Amino acid sequence: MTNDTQTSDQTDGFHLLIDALKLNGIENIYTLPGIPITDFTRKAQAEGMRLISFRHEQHAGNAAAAAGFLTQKPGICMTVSAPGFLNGLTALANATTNCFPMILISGSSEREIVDLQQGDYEEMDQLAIAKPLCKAAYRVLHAQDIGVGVARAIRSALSGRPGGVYLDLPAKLFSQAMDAAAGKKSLIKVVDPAPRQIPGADAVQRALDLLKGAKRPLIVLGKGAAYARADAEIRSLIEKSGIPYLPMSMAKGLLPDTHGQSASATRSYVLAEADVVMLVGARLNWLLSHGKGKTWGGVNADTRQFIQIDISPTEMDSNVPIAAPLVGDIGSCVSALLAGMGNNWSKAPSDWTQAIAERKDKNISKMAETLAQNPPVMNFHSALNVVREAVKARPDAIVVNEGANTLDFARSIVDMYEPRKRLDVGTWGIMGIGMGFAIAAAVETGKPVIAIEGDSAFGFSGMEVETICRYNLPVCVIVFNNNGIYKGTDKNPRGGDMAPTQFVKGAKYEMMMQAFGGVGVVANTPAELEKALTEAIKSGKPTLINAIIDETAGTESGRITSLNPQSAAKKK
Ligand code: ADP
Ligand code: TPW
Ligand code: MG
Repeated sequence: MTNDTQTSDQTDGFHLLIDALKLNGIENIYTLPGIPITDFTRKAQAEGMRLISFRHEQHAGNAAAAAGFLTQKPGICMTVSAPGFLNGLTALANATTNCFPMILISGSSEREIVDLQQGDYEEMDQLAIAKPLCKAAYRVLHAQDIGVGVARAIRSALSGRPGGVYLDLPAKLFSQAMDAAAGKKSLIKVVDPAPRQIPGADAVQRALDLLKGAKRPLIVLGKGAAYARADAEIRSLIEKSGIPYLPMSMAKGLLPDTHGQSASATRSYVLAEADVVMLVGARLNWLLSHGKGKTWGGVNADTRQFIQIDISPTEMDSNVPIAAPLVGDIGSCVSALLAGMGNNWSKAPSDWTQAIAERKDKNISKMAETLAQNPPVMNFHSALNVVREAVKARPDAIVVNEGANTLDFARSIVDMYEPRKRLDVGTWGIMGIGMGFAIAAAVETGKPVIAIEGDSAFGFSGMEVETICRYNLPVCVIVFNNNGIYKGTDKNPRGGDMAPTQFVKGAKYEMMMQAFGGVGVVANTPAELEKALTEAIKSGKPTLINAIIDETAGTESGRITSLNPQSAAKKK
């Protein structure tokens, strides 16, 4: 250890924390310095950790969450007390909601003063505030407990259903000194932080019996399946069973979207018509219409049965009855199913798979026609067709995606070919993950990143283009600039101020990247977009393409118009 304050026989809180993280294979910290963590960030950098310093804590937190999803190690976000902590909290809550493992470590003010509410610098009872928004929350008061605190945080983030963990470190802890040998002994290298959870043999048999009798089976893959890294097993299960599958957005690419058994192009048909549905790391939340209602209302509406593979036993029956719960880790569950299927398993009935194939082919050719059009003003389709081709050529690139129309169109138009290459707004449909996710994707994988951003969505994290330039990351941001939220054409009926969904027309987003030394380009046509995107991927230079999109092309709320209160009321 090289350090000013540290002597050979003494260590302190700063170094115990660094050593505890490093001992557990954690190399990157996403942060924003200030009292009381500034020295920590310097010392961690001096000890060889990578410190990625942001302009706002929410984006550092989102980066940590994406790092967790991409690596199966908890991503670390470190913030200053009260306001910095609160800025990071949205990301912690979002990580927990999405089952991404991350640890928000925050400096805090001193317990004695906080608890008597005597008005310390940035005073706040952070532990109490964090608790309902994460999986677990811990505080360390003594340097000799840092090892245990970090170990408990790692286990909580990774084991069972992954999620966000809060670790509260009062300022005084960092400089607490202790004997170096005792300090070293106090650290814990966590063994088997995400233990396999083997499903019961009876549960496996129950699932197989249901699958065997199915006339119209369907598999739904969720981001839990992408996270689990059981890619080969999942592919075998799908191919051996011949069952059509639907990937949820972040499960796209687990099998290539061009796979013959993908039913994405006829999603509403398969959801309505399936008689047995097997969920693999996907929840029956709003994104799957809670497993009921019109979406699931075909001939099998009353008799449909669900098999659900999930590591969380309490997920079962959360929306509709689960006939065959299969609780365990996805790798173990899918392997057990494969073993149980043996060598003579008969594939999904061909009248079902053929009916799907016909509808799919029709929809795919319809979409191909739309994509081939080149309207005078670029629209979502003609722009996304360019991105679609770019991802086809670089299937290892990571796509980050947020917005409303920009999200919905990109999800269905841009095919993914490899697992864990798509990061998006997830379970909440949250705006603001863009630059944080893009930065983590570049830092953790070194691969090119293409961030497909609505102009509103981009605004939530836009200042982080400076961070992208500072670390010279291979990120190409494409701003789908339609002058506003959903559309650029709303009017204030009374004149005066612009409508609340509108932005400055002709905004020069490309200049934001130029301001920090990156490449900024305007694209008015698919050809210009293609040129700029190809160049960005080739050069690896931080790039922002301001893609000018027809301001009339979008629809309110993209594909979820029906969730607006007025539309929902009309439906009733
Ligand atoms: P999506 O939004 O893609 O439908 P969700 O976030 O709703 O996906 O669901 C992910 C599910 O995956 C969660 O219920 C979570 O408990 C589960 N999960 C995460 N990791 C694993 C794993 N390794 N094994 C089994 N289930 C997992
Ligand atoms: C944290 C509400 C959902 S989508 C969206 C907002 C503000 C922006 C849509 O406009 P954009 O996309 O990005 O320009 P496009 O292509 O349709 O024009 N605050 C948070 N999260 C959400 N989801 C919102 C607000 C919202
Ligand atoms: Mg927009």
